[in-house]
Amino acid sequence: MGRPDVDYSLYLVTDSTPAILGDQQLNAVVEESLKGGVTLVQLREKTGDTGHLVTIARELHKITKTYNVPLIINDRVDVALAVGCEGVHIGQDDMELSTARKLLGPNAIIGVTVSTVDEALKACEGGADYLGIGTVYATPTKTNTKDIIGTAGVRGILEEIAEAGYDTRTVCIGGINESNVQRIVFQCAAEKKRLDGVATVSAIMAAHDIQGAARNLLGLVKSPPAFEVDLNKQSGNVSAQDMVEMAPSVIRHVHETTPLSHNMTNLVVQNIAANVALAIGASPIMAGYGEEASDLCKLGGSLVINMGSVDPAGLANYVKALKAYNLAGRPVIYDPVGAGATSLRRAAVKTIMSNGYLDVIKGNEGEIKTVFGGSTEQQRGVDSSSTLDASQKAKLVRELAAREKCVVVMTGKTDFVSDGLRTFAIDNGHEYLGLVTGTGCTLGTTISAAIASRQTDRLAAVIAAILHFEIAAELAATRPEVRGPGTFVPAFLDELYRIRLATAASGDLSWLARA
Ligand code: 3NM
Ligand code: MG
Repeated sequence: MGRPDVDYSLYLVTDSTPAILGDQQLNAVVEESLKGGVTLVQLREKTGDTGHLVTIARELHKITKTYNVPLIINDRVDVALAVGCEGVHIGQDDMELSTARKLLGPNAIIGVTVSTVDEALKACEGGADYLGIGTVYATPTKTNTKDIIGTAGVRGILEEIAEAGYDTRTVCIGGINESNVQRIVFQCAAEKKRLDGVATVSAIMAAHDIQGAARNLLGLVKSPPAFEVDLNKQSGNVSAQDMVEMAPSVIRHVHETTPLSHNMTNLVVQNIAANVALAIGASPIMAGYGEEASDLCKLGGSLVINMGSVDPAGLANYVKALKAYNLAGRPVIYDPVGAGATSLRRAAVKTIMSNGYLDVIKGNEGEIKTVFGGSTEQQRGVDSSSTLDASQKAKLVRELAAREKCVVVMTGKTDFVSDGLRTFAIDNGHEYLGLVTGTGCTLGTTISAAIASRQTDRLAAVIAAILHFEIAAELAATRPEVRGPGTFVPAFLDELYRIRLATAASGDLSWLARA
């Protein structure tokens, strides 16, 4: 049933309510959007008499025809028939798909709103041309949505319909805008099926420059986000030994390029995080104000969002910075400190996760459980208590990484690292790391430097950072002058520095034998 001639890339759904349309003219707005490159238009009017609706649709159809773009009518098969436009879009509570098809014939484009796998399979089976999958994110444009399914929900649907062999086209809808569209398309992609486009109301209709907004969105939908390029550098199925062997080149690269590590981090660790960054050869900046990110993201570095001292103002700053780094294609490391400790923090996790793409999520067991969701376990302070065995931990990091298409690190006595495809356990480190505040946070800083260049396999870079960090701790702890956590800290900085110089300058890799 798929019609290859329909371009679903950028689907404008109209809304004539004052909150969206304001004092503009619907026809003028749609025409501007068409000039900007909108590829499909849906007239969505929830009120008004049939006669009036037919008049509006007829006027709009004249315009869309000029641009060779199909016009779809929401719900109203009768209006589509009266106007003779290209199709209809039906919701789960509207007319049955089979009836709509009978009325409109085989050549009409019929789309169906779906938010579950069952709805999607049924619509595909029934011969829908496309699915409007959503609601991706909560949106003020439509508050009576049934289900907020996130990118993971969309991907689950794409996986199942591909598995069942349907080639039905797909768009997603809900809360999509210029700053999130690329990573939404990226995160929604299943192994065998990608979205054909995105549908939006407010990102175009409520924009100041409608034509510009449409052009920009279309460009973003049609090009992969900068971070996706990174995945192509993945080294495929590699052994733990291969991963260890890649570590020196990562450490050397940090030494040679001095990447910026932009830390939005908590009050407790700013000093030690900056010192760790310097020791490993990165250039630290502790800058918590979101407005600065639009400049800092252009300097080739990466961002650490550490929500150790989160408050509402801080959260707004994180979101601003996250968007800037995503737009610039620069890596972001997220440290959800104390994620499960308070309801404010649990809400902050949701806000951050839905506002941008995170390259690496790093936390202890409790934090990773909270980020994964479904955990009601109350975390005591920011410290972790463990309830999972090794295989459960490995499974959790793998599933979270696969869901978010990122690298997940769960720290602990043994660390677990995964990119969703490959999962490794790392047994290095020393108990003193647990007796000094903020060492977990500074591991985030170390990782940020390692992945800043996007030179290597992202997982290999993260593992290199962990090995550098944890083996430095082991070496420091065995020094004769170190008698506890106090004397450990300066020795740890020294060993971070010595490993870097040994690896980058003299090529002495004896430290790596501990990996
Ligand atoms: N349908 P915006 S969400 C019309 O989930 C519509 O089916 C949705 O508006 C669904 O792009 C939605 O402004 C509104 O977020 C989308
Ligand atoms: Mg409807």
